[in-house]
Amino acid sequence: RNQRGLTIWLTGLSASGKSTIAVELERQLLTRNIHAYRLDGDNIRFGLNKDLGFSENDRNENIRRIGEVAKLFADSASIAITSFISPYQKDRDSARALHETPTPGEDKGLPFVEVYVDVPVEVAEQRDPKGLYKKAREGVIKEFTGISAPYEAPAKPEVHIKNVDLSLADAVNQIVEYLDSKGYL
Ligand code: GGZ
Repeated sequence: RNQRGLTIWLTGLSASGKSTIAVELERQLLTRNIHAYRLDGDNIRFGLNKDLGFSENDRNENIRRIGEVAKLFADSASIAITSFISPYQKDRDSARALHETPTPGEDKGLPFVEVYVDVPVEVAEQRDPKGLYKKAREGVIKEFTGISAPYEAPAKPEVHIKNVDLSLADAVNQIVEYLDSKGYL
């Protein structure tokens, strides 16, 4: 297998299902003895990025740092799986460029697989597992993605998961099949 690893970058609204997919994808990769490591709010926003909030600037910096950390994992031959809203196309493009541009002395960059976990905002708001959309509507949470802050859908994601009435197994399969088709597994 590709001995340098890669990054699988999940993007989508709050309550779109990114974390659930990330956990199951990681589990399936580990089952195949492929080392995978998940970056999410729990291990990044409460640690490395605990100085950052949800303003546009803070989100830009959040995603910049996550891109750098994911690249380090990918460079160590692991599969990095990131699970963040990452609402701005230019931030995702920067993370991609960071991976795909070969560093001096290397002949190739690292693969960057952008996965759009797509649910209409109406569906995410209906799910509202943590009551955050309700708080956003009430104005208790400001700058909430999809309600009072933008989400820029990916123009050309490698994988587009329409995550409405789709089983978790089918969602994860879409990613695994893409990785297989590219010879990454
Ligand atoms: C969006 C917010 C906000 C605001 C708190 N906007 O569903 P969750 O709870 O568990 O996931 C959301 C998480 C988003 O953090 P990210 O680091 O993924 O965002 S970004 O990539 O845009 O930097 C949500 C919670 O944090 N949360 N306030 N205002 N989501």
